[in-house]
Amino acid sequence: MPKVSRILAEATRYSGFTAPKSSERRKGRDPRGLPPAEPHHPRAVHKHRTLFISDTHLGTRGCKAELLADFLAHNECEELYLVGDIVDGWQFKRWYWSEAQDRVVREVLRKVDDGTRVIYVPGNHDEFLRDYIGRSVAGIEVVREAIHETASGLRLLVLHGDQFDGVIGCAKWLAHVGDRAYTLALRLNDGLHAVRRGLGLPYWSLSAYLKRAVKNAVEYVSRYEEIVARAAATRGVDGVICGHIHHAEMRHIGNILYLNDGDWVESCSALAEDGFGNLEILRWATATPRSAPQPVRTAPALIPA
Ligand SMILES: [Mn+2]
Repeated sequence: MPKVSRILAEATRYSGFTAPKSSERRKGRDPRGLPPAEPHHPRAVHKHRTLFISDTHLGTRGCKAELLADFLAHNECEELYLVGDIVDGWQFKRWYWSEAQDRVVREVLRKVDDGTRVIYVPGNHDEFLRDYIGRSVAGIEVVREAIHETASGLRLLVLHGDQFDGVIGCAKWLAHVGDRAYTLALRLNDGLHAVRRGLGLPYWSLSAYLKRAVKNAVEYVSRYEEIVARAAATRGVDGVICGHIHHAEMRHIGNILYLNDGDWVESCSALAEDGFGNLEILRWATATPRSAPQPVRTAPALIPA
């Protein structure tokens, strides 16, 4: 036996590996008798120039951490903006942390290691991080606000948006009364009516009450958007990117491009910019359990004028 093949034979004997016989190679059978591996279909990784996420509220039960970790694992970018309310410091007394939330943090740090520039603009729920403005924490730049320049040359002001709360004038909590609460209220209304009648109380419509609240919420959202856009106009920028009200949006208000990246408590949405400067809202859908979430494009990519 020639020397080289004898060494190879020895090596394979000790490593437990044997070269498959040609018949096995043809059938694709594993010579070690192991079952064939599951067909491997790695899920596509979406590439963006920039990603913006906010209102993830890590540290609370409301955070959709599973989906967020999955989103971060399957969406790469050159720059990642964390637009406030990322960690919820208001919940320190009822702190909730899960393995999935841990994965979210690890995914962000992995991005830092892979060369993504990560910029953190603290919001009101994570205002404790405003003490770190101007510093770099674990490779993440903490800033009060930022100007992002798109690939198409637009200058966009990036801020969380809580600074406009005082100016709006309608109740903030009402903005969080969603359609789902209203639908539930419609159902509860019948039960409530029966109870009140039993107690000899007059009819009082919970749904009518909530309808007014929802109308107020819609008003709140549009007023917020207008106030933010107006503030951006005075800053001489082309547009503004914010979060805070958990309502993803992309529209022109006057000459200002108003962009809101949504949240990861309800809508699981992000704002993405591609290599040409096209902007769009991505929703990381929850269609069916166990099926891989995919981005759902809710609006055609906006090519700013
Ligand atoms: Mn906020």
